[in-house]
Amino acid sequence: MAGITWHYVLKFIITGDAGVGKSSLLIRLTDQRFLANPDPTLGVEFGSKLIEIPEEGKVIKLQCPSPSPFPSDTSITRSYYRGAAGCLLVYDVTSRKSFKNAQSWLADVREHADPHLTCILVGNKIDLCNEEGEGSSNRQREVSTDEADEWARKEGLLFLEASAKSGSNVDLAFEKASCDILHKINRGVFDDNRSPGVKLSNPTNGSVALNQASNKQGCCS
Ligand SMILES: Nc1nc2c(ncn2[C@@H]2O[C@H](COP(=O)(O)OP(=O)(O)OP(=O)(O)O)[C@@H](O)[C@H]2O)c(=O)[nH]1
Ligand SMILES: [Mg+2]
Repeated sequence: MAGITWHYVLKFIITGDAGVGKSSLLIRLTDQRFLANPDPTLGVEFGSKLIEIPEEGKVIKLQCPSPSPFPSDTSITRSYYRGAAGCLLVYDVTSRKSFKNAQSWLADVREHADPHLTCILVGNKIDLCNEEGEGSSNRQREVSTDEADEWARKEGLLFLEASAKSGSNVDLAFEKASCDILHKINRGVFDDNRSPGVKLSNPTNGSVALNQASNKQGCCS
């Protein structure tokens, strides 16, 4: 990949109820850190990161605004939906309400986003209810893996459980979704000239270097 900075820019949105961990997932992805008490998002946060998809031999620049949970009928939110190729639909595995509400977030995505957008359902905060949890902070899981997996299959979504706190599966969630988008680009489903969420690289831009290990496990399976 000498001389290549990235092959595609893929735009993602991160959506879901307030407090499910959207900002925390973005901070974990871009900064590899976790804030125990982040401020609720009032505007829109942006993050960007280079990732490698070894199976496809491609370097991807992810760009993601994480909108605050404003109603989807604001023009600003609609424009973020329209400009995305991928979506992380986030719920909190210790909150059934956030899982139920994922249905209406998905309806918003389907109403406003590119119909070919790849959506991955992410059950966040698994550290709270598995052996990664720290003693007294353990909370009851309210959404089983099987139930979420079944709903994701029914809706045609990818699915993973993750933890912004431990970092578990956070990169993988973006990688899986990116891999799916690359497959769609290969099949001509996304047009890199006309789909706003997908941009082909500018090979003359040599200022960004990939600072990530390349001996990674595959994410496309
Ligand atoms: N234990 C645990 N806590 C988490 C995790 N992710 C986020 N949190 C906590 O959950 C709270 C809300 O996280 P945020 O990232 O601000 O959630 P958000 O979805 O961006 O919230 P809004 O901006 O209000 O929509 C914070 O106290 C985080 O520290 C996680 O994976 N595990
Ligand atoms: Mg936030």
